Amino acid sequence: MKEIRHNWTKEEIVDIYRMPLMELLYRAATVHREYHDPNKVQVSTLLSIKTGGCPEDCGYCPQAARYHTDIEGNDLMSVSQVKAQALRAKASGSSRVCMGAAWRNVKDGPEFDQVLEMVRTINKLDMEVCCTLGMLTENQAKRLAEAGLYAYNHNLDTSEDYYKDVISTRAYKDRLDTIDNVRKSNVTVCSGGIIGMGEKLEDRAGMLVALSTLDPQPESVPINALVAVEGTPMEDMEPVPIWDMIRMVATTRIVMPRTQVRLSAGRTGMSREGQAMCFFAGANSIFAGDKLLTTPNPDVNEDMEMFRLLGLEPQAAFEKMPQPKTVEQADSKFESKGEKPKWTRPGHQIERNEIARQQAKS
Ligand code: SAM
Ligand code: DTB
Ligand code: SF4
Repeated sequence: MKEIRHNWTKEEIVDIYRMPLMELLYRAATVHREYHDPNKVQVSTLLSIKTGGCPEDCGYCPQAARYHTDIEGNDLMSVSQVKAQALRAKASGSSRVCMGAAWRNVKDGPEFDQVLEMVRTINKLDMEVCCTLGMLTENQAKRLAEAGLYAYNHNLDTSEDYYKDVISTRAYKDRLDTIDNVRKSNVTVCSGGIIGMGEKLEDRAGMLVALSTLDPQPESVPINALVAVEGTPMEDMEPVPIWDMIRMVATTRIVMPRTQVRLSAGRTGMSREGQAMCFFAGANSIFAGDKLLTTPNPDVNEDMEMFRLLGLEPQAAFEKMPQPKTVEQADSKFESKGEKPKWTRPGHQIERNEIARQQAKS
């Protein structure tokens, strides 16, 4: 097990991405096995709790009010609707619910109070709760944490350089500031991006530099293939070749070994074989359910059949590779026989060093 590096350069990442495919897959799969159970995949369900009418101009997004897309807009859902949907997701094998709102930022007031109640409600169902609600202050992040939020999704989407070509209504720094506010609370960070928006390889690498140099790295990184929606400025973008998705997943896995890498939007256009290669390359999470936020996703039964074929198992809620927070906890974990899955044993010392480093920082 190698040390977690926070100093990856764009050039190094481009070199990894461009490696001969078999070498890249071998390296990524090796890292994956050191930090994760390669047969477990975390299953999340997306729930659009407030759809459409967003004031932002994100060039990829069907929910921006200024683009004329075919989606059906909705006001904030009720807590009981959300509970019913979460129960349905749990029954179909999902361990996490991710609630998305088409907001620029969170505003204190009755709607935020309602979201906090949704978080408390899903938490009581023994599921991990994630939200993606736009920009967030430190105080709002703390209130979400108190309500039991497990993760907050806020994507960097692309490199800092390319960002200006995709979105003009906010800056890259705004995204980083929100991630920082989430980090200051007890909520885990989920941040990734989209490929297929006309960016260069250097932009894909630039985004991975921005994410991997965060310290600690995000606990979860979604890799989305653009869903080109009619009516958005990106409606005519070419579909992402599966090879790009595989390379992007593998590179993400190598530079962020501990992170959960999510094979996110765009799976409807991927074959089972293509997705299997993404899992081999280190993807260990998906969004399940026949809808993402507003666009289609594979049917749950199809996904379960794919899991059966590949021998994959859905990961239970809160089930993680043991990640002790102090060296004392790490030592006691290693000393208590049988508690540590065997694939992490060789890395004990390095894992312990990383924990010591984080402990010293806090
Ligand atoms: N409004 C909040 C925000 O922007 O942070 C949360 C919802 S927003 C829809 C969440 C993420 O979905 C975006 O950051 C983007 O990465 C992803 N997304 C949106 N539209 C997409 C599309 N057409 N294809 C792929 N990913 C998309
Ligand atoms: C993420 O990275 N992808 C999800 C989730 N985080 C919120 C959203 C994908 C949205 C795809 C377009 C849509 O369905 O509207
Ligand atoms: Fe609004 Fe989020 Fe869509 Fe951008 S990605 S338009 S902020 S909903």
